[in-house]
Amino acid sequence: MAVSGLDKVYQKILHGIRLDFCDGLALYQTRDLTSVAFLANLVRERMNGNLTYFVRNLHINYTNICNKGCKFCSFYAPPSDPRGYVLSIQDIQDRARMHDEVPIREIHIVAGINPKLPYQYYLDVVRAVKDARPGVQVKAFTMIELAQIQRVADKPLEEVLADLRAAGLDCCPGGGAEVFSDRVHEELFRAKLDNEGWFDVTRAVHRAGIRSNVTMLYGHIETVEEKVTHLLHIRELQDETGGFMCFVPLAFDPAGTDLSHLPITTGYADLREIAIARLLLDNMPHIKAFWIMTTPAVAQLALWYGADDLDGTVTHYEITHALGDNSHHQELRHDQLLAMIRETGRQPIERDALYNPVTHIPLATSEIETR
Ligand code: V47
Repeated sequence: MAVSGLDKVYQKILHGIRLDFCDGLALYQTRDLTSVAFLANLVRERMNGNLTYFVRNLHINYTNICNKGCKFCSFYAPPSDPRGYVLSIQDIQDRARMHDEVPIREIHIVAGINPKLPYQYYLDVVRAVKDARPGVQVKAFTMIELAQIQRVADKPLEEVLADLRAAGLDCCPGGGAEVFSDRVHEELFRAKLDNEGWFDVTRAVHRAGIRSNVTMLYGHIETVEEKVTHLLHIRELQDETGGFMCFVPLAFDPAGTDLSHLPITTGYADLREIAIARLLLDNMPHIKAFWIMTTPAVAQLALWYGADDLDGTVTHYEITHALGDNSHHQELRHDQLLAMIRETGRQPIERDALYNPVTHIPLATSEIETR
């Protein structure tokens, strides 16, 4: 590792020693992504062997109305905008019943912060999905939404979480974390829950026995130092609660946002985020390559750069398409996902929303021979 300047990091990884802030910077500063990937893959295989997780899932975004005005977001409509929508409980059930021939395990539910929605609506959304599709797991509400739900409930978060649990909430998605930097918060998402608030809601969620994911939105105005800090905050919180299942780096898509002058991220940058996350987050069970954001081709490569999860079949992902753009339908069939994973020499393993294995798909003979 002499060429890359990663000798110290290499020694630490070999001996299972935790990396620090300076190591994180060194990993971002080297151009030698192959060496970073080599290290990340050592850790990936130590933690998850040759397995690659995936889930059959679909997304429901119950409203695009949002009063937060985040500069990186193309999904939201401000409260009086005619393009705003709120799905009725009937709409939610119809969406949940889509693809009823597919054994979907997870329904991922997130949306804008719509101040008009009453407490009962959120409980009804969860219950409606469970009624429409018994057996499915509901992964719903970011920490930002939970803060809003608590505001309209006007009661302690612990009670709100118990109500949501009783309605059928199984776990929470990782959105809304963005980058834990006061500077970025101030510049891009000033109206949203601040970083300390995000940590506090997460602590309450994990204390309630609800597991969650956590994301990082990269490729906009953030610095390398801010990304390392973000990852170390997550690691610290995970030491404290142990409630995170998966880290999901999200590549910023500038189309239709206030930052549309910025370029899209490169494959190099996407793979680097995956690999560095795998190395710094030594207590995170899973690292997800979200193929919708990275493209399936880069997500395949990511399986050798630290990622062990490809998310899912996903249908209809609205978050990163500009309002009025109807190209929301993005989907990989189960057989396509399997083929994608197998092509890389990894072993697919279908999971539910909580990472319990659903079925074991036997290895092809050629895969057993090669790995
Ligand atoms: O919170 C918003 C991000 C998130 C843009 O938990 C954008 O398994 C890119 O969190 N370009 C929502 N990203 C999606 C999310 C997620 C996705 C997949 C899996 C999981 C999981 C979570 O999307 C938002 C925000 O951070 N986002 N705008 C954009 N223009």
